[in-house]
Amino acid sequence: MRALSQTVLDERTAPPSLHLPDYPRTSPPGVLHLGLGAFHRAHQAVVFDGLLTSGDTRWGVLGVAMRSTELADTLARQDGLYTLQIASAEGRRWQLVGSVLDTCVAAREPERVTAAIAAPATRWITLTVTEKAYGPALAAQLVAGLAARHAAGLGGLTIASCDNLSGNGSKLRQLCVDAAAAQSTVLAQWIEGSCAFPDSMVDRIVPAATAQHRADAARETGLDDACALGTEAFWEWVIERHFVDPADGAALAAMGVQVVEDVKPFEEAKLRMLNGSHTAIALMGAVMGLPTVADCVANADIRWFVKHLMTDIVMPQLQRPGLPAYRDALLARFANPDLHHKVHQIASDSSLKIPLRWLPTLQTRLAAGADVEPLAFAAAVWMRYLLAEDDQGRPYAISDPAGERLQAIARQHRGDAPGTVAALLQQPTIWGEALAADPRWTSRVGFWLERVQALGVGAALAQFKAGHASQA
Ligand code: CS2
Repeated sequence: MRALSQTVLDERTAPPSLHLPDYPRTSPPGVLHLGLGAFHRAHQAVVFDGLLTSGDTRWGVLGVAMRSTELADTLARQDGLYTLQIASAEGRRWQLVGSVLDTCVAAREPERVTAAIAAPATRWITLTVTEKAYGPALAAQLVAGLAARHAAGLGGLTIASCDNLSGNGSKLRQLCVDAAAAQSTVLAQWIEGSCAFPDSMVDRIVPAATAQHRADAARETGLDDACALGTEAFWEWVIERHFVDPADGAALAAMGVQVVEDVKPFEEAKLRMLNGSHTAIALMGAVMGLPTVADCVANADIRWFVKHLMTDIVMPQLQRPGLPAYRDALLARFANPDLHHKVHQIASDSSLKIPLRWLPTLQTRLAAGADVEPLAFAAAVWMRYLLAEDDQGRPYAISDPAGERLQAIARQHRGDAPGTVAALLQQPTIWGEALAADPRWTSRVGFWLERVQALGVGAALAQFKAGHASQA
């Protein structure tokens, strides 16, 4: 079978059902993306593909993988091209995305990243480096490039974090300015004054690419694409109107990006509704032995739980307009049978996700004396999840920077619900300082952990639901 490459584009030999990029892929990249992975390729890269299609040649991407070489190198062999399968209730579509012009690996070629940040054609940096990467190493990498750019007398960049953090742009700005200030006040001031770090909310469910995507792409297109991946039709990108070049706002808006003054209502709704539910679903599914999110929401009790969590616990604190429709759309997205979104993928790094996804709701509601029961149940399931074996006794791996430590704590207190709760809530980076000492919270987590241990997650959940029905 023919391998996907630029030659396929030049010769226009792909089947007519496949939407092909029809712009020259020869201009120097205007965007440097850090964190080349499935999400970027199914989200920002598609928006940039649209901009390139519109004739604006400034949005080609240099895709930088932070450490792992496989995707970057395989993609480079295909001239950056890949097939995206878009699956929704209306059927499946295929798109060949052409915006990634080149790739490299930051850990292997750090000087290339520095040079790209300082390249005259570069206008934007986008980032999907995950929650755990917002630290000194990332700041050092960006600041090295920005220092070179400043030294070359070039203008500043728009640097858009696209990670699921609250206030992602402001966080990144602070990180860079602090790191620069340790080197030079002038540089720190230049970054603050000349670069723009818009906050943004990004959304599209993009499971890790699998061999199935490659096989599906081959069947559909007749081309061998080792980088094929799949996603849903839904996508959102809401970005703060804060760019080095103000005209970029209109360009992005023309592609369907929402350019707004304040991202907060969108970001809060997305993190707490979608990601908060995702984390709860993933932990329940992992312990119940349900492989994918769609398998989980096909379970009537889990579906009921997620709807209850969103409607009665999370939504009252949110400002985004149209929340009931947003919730219903989310439930339909979770049920998408084509996505095969693995619960263990979402459960990874939970120790970093919980504080962003559950804690704001929890803290606000506890302060108001409001019901937090579903979150107590979810927290108990997280503690049970840390034992690294499901309710049928099948082991699984926990992928989390704090995983080993947390797993050791969970195992040490195995069978002792109050002991487990006391030890695992005593983790201020996950739960904050106050919760471990709040009996309204600790007693409810303890109650549900005891139920989960005695009955298994599925039966404990059924009991939760029955108890709620009798209260309601
Ligand atoms: C998921 C997200 O893996 C996870 O933690 O919750 O990747 C989620 O699919 C995206 O944020 C959807 O936009």
